[in-house]
Amino acid sequence: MRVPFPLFLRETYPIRALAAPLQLDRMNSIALAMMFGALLMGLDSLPTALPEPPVALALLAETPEVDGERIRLESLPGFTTRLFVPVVAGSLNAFSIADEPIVGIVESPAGFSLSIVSDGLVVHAEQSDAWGYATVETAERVLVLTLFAMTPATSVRDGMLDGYQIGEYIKTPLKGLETYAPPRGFIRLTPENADARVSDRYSLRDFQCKLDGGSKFLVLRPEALIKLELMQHKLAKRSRAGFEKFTIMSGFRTPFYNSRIGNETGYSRHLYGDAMDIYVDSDGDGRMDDLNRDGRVNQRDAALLLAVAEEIDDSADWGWLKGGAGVYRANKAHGPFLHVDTRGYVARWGIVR
Ligand SMILES: [Ca+2]
Ligand SMILES: [Ca+2]
Repeated sequence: MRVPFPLFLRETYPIRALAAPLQLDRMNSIALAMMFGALLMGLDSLPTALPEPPVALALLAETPEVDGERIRLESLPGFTTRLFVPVVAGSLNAFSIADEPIVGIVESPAGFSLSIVSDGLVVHAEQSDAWGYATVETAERVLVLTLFAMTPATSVRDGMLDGYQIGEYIKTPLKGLETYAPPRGFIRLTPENADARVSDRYSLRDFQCKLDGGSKFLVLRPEALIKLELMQHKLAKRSRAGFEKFTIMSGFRTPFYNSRIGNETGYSRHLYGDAMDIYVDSDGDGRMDDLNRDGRVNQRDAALLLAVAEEIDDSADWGWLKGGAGVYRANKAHGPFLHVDTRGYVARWGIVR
């Protein structure tokens, strides 16, 4: 029986739960994943060391002690060449694109093991902080995957991660949505990786929290990057004016920082790495440009960004990226901007027509 990949992805690989009954150490976890891959692809020539399928599936269903990242993208824009793939170090992680299966691995960076399982990838990195570019093939294109091995969230102690103030995440996800589950890991931002390309136009540093420290960590979601690139693509088409990239006024915020700047909700999307407060600043004056060319810079310019966010949320192709969008007026501290995220359901505020 062929087990569909979505089912396969629903649970991550409980390394310790699997390793104990099979008496495999963690280094064998990749081999184990590949065996499961063969199992799930319906191959009948399985190694004799494998447990019977019902046992294996029962083990997969257990709550994993080490929880990897499960990223399943529905589709990709035709112009995409780079994708961001964060994984939890010391764990097995799954990555797939639903309508564009990965068919080949051309190159993988040091510190990462990649294998094709069914229509996706299983990625393993032993050490936190490893990062690099992998090259993979789909039927349609060659993709560069920017891999980051995150420090597991289990390393956070009393809201601190290696001296950096993360704060506390609410353990119960809002509305039971997976998008509101606390992050499984955090990326350490360093001078060496700050300029790593996480999408065709953006770098890791663009999304960092404004809270500085001796060490610094962030969370960033691949869905948010796809939406950001799509918005820019659609806006450029509408206005026939290209711009290099959005200015990201605020990307990730740790719960500690979000609370410190006066936000009361513990469910802000900025905490989960998919919210971005953005504006277009081609003239470099640090504020929104006059996008609608009415001679003023105000919320109506931010409303143009809202229009492209809504076009994405409402579309059949990109509705899976839907989320919040809110227009903000200028004040003494900032110019007009748009908040946009990929929370999984539509939310709107500050609408200007
Ligand atoms: Ca400007
Ligand atoms: Ca204007």
